[in-house]
Amino acid sequence: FFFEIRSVNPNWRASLTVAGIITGIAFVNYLYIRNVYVSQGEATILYRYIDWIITMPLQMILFYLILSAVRKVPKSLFWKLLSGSVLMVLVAYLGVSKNIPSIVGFIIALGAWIYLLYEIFSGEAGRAVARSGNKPMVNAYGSMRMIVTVVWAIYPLGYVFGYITNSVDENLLNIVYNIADFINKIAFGLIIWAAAMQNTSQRSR
Ligand SMILES: *C/C=C(C)/C=C/C=C(C)/C=C/C1=C(C)CCCC1(C)C
Repeated sequence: FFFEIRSVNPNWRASLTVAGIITGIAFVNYLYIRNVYVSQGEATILYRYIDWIITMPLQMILFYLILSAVRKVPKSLFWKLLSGSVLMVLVAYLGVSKNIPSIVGFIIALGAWIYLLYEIFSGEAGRAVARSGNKPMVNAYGSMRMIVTVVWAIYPLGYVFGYITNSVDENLLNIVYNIADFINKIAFGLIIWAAAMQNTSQRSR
């Protein structure tokens, strides 16, 4: 993603940079988790929250960034997406680390996720994308929205089975999360890169 920054239209550079930061942070965190796993035979899901607290809000901010690449969007949207996602991960972390009852953490975090979905479907962001008229951006936005709705559901399901009903062990949960991250972080970035490239070739034609 970083190598591609200079190949895209300047309006898209911020989005591509953020996609690079997200996958970069995940990469470093995965190396760390791997070391823990190799030396201790297990790696608690808690380590993922260190990654999520940074990458998840950045991913939500990408909705704002790709919209800003093609039209004017109110700054308030940025703050809504940021605060909703930080709240989600923070409260869930308190639940997983047993600082608050895990069910309380779950319910508040779930509420924050639903709020974020509302925002990108029919809230300020949803309305802005409908008015944008930029086809590659609209397509990318739609695919990202699908990922955030369908594939992100894996994380709360993991929370339910891992921490509320205690019916799934952490090793299995780690594998499921590993696979999910391929779509949620790498494919997510590739979708943005593709839209950026389409917008770039359109301009130069
Ligand atoms: C790259 C990491 C990503 C995209 C992480 C996403 C995490 C979530 C969407 C987590 C959601 C949760 C809930 C909606 C409720 C229960 C607690 C969480 C944090 C697992």
